[in-house]
Amino acid sequence: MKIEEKYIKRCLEIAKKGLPAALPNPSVGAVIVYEDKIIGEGYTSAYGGAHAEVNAIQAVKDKSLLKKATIYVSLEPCSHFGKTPPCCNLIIEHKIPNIVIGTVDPNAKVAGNGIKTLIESGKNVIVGILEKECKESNKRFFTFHEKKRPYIILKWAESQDGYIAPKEKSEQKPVWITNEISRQLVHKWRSEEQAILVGTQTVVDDNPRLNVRDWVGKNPIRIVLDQNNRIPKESYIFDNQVETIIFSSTEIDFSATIACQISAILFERNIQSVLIEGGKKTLQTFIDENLWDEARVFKGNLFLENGTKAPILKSKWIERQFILDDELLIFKNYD
Ligand code: AOF
Ligand code: ZN
Repeated sequence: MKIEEKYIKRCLEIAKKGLPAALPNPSVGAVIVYEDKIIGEGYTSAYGGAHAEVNAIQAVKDKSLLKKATIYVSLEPCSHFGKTPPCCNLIIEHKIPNIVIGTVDPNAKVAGNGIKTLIESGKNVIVGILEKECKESNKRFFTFHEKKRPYIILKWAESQDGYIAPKEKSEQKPVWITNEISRQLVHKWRSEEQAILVGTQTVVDDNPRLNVRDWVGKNPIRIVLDQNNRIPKESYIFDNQVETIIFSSTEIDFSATIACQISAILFERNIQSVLIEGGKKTLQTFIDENLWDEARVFKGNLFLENGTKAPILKSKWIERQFILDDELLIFKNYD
């Protein structure tokens, strides 16, 4: 393995520890090397806190070695004043001569300026090591800046025979397709994304709270489509417990026109990722508009024989896990 790849891989490894606390900031790994020995490393602190480079430099005991060292980073060091000062300035102050960068920062405030600043101050800069992996490590952040829309995760649960809901709904007994652990895992997923979205029928049928109850973490912003003002006023989504955005319309073909508009509006509102929890029509609309990045599909252990058919994805799953007796299939949209 090339030395650059070895250390960028290490950056990616430690950057994982920064998630989800750093979100919606990217989590970056920085590794400082002198004579093929790691003298300090760090990753992005919780949102608003220190960047990876700051933590890595701080971890170096003998600061005099920095003048002869190489800093490896999975993302271009920033050049702007945000919640923290520019990492480029810090690298220059500490006279680190060599910088190896995984990939360019797509944020318009940086976008190559960090690299330019470092080169202009006489540094040796290498850019583009394990670029694909570096982008994947901050998939939400890259999708948001490159596609100008949030990273979209679809989630649903289907029966063995491919139904997401039974034909007749019982008032008293909801039909659970997945086991309790799978359901708890969905609360973890909710806590990891900035927003959660459902369609009108889901609210009318299930009156969901769309918050994080079975896991420790923060509630996502609720986004709800309300076609023809059909959502009852006493629904949980109107309880003012969590920030909620309601898209209402009296258009007949509400969902077909709205997927693009919604993703554009969410971009304007700086929402970097959204988990879409259904139902069928909403999920299928986003699929038909090719507005999705990842789908997480549970296959439960029962047969429903009838009801609402699961949405259809053209791609094949890339990852398969078992959550007790449920199967979890992960799909990625490579279009
Ligand atoms: C880095 N190292 O570890 C991260 C970077 O508001 P701030 O100061 O936290 O800046 C956030 C932006 O900085 C973020 O949108 C992205 O462009 C970059 N993130 N940069 O040099 C890091 N997390
Ligand atoms: Zn920075």
